[in-house]
Amino acid sequence: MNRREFLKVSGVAAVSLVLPDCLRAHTGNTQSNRPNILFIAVDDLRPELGCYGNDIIKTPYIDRLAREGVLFNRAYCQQAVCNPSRASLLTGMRPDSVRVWDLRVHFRETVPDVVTLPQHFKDNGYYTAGIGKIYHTVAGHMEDPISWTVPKLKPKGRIWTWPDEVLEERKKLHERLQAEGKSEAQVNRIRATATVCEDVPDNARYDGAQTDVAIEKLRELKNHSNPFFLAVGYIRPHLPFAPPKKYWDMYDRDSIPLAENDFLPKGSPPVAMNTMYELRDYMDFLNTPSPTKGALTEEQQRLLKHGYYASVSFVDAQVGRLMDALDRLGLRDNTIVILWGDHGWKLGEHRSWCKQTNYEDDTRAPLIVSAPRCEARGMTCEALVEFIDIYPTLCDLSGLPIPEHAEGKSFKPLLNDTGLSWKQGAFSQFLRRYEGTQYMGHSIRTNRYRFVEWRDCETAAVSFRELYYHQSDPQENVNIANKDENKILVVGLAKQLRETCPPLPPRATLPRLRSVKSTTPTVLRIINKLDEPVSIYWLDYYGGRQKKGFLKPNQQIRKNTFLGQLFVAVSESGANRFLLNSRDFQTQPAILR
Ligand SMILES: [Ca+2]
Repeated sequence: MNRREFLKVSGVAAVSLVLPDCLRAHTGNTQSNRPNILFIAVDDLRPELGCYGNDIIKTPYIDRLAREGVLFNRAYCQQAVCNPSRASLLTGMRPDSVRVWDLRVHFRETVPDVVTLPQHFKDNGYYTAGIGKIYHTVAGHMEDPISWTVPKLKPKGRIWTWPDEVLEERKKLHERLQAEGKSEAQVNRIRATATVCEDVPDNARYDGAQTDVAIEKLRELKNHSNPFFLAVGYIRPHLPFAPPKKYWDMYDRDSIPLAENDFLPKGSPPVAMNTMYELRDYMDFLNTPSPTKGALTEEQQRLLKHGYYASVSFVDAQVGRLMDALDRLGLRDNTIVILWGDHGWKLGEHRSWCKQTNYEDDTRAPLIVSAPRCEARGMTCEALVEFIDIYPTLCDLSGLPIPEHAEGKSFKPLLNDTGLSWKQGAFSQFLRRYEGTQYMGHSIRTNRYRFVEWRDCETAAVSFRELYYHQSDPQENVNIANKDENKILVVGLAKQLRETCPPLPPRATLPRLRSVKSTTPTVLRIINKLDEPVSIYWLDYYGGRQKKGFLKPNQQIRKNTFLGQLFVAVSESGANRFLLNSRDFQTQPAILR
């Protein structure tokens, strides 16, 4: 069966939709002279590093990596939030092509057949392995087993972020909020503290423990006959900031400077700024105002900035351990090392924190590539590059064909000559719901400008425009899109933007896979005939997943539901995935096999 069909289940009971190639061991095509790839993703890392010119933050190991490779000073993610940024980078497609714009939709539901970056390497004789956050979330609900030669690696045992007393406090808070009548969803999303400072060893935290596993894997891969693609995804400096105490101790909280531009960009439209809901999910920041309503206290700002810096230094130390292992094992000379952060992060700029905008602070992210025999070693490259360029670049550097679906351009030439004339624009976008209306903001960053067009998703009409002149306003503090003297400039930039990111048709942002509202009751019976457990999710009216059950082998479940409700069943390994429409199973059960 073609993989394209794997989400198109209908008709009679049997729904055998095992992805055919994913568990098949790859044989042949061994290209032992091909370079290995060490692919390091760092969650929420902004280019605030020693090698990017910050002399307060301490990142000696990433700085060393930059000296051994090329640092891209103007690299842009395609959407400044985890799942869309990663789905785009790992498929090599822009968000509008992969149709993943939020944290709910899995790219296998929108482009089921796409060959991801690690999968492409696997198909070409590489041994591919991943650990940590590569696809969205470490918990794995956006995982993609077909990408890897071996199941996702994990440190052993459960690793705790918060001490017991903090978890106890959170429990009490949950009970209090429940008693006040807050809904289960409102209560459950509240996490413990946004920062944790405990005197623990590095491997008491996930990033330290997974570095131990990654180093062990490198040791094993050294003797493997195939070249490897090892992806290591660090989860800090994403919130909560919980590095061991020794990294907090590297900084004096009071001498870390706070953002200069602690105000909303003048003349910016209300849809442009994030709401910081992510920060309000932590119990010590519950009542934090959105940037449009107010600011954090200085004490809160200092705590968060300190925690972010400490988290970055913690991850930096882990990168150092990985790189030392690569050296010690004699693998360095034939390994391409790439380090990227999935998007930027505001540390008080524009009175905001976290990500989720089209601004420079969020779309610009670190990118360092150290490839064997690259001539521009130690150089900084000012060319505009995009994260969709990473897929073709790694293929190009490794002598692999570049798949047709990849929309980026290999920047391999820049690794030899950083001064080449390059792209004229880098494109990012963000989907925002504001006061009941959904807007898509498409953005172009040229050498001198950032221009953004926000369209109402319902009608596709332009609602707002933003223009920032980077020569005189590098912080994007004043929107000059509506000035008379910029009319011609706006027309030109809009044309350039639309050539690469054409406006989406009306209502195009609705997920293709979602349940339809209905009041006709029905019963859906699901039987698991696989030899592994299966989780059942309901795809809600916006395409989000809500877990509705868990079936061990040979177990079955009965769900009272309505006609037209969609459910996804995903096996524990992720290798079996089924789409079930309640309409198709009114008279017989859905048998998963
Ligand atoms: Ca992220």
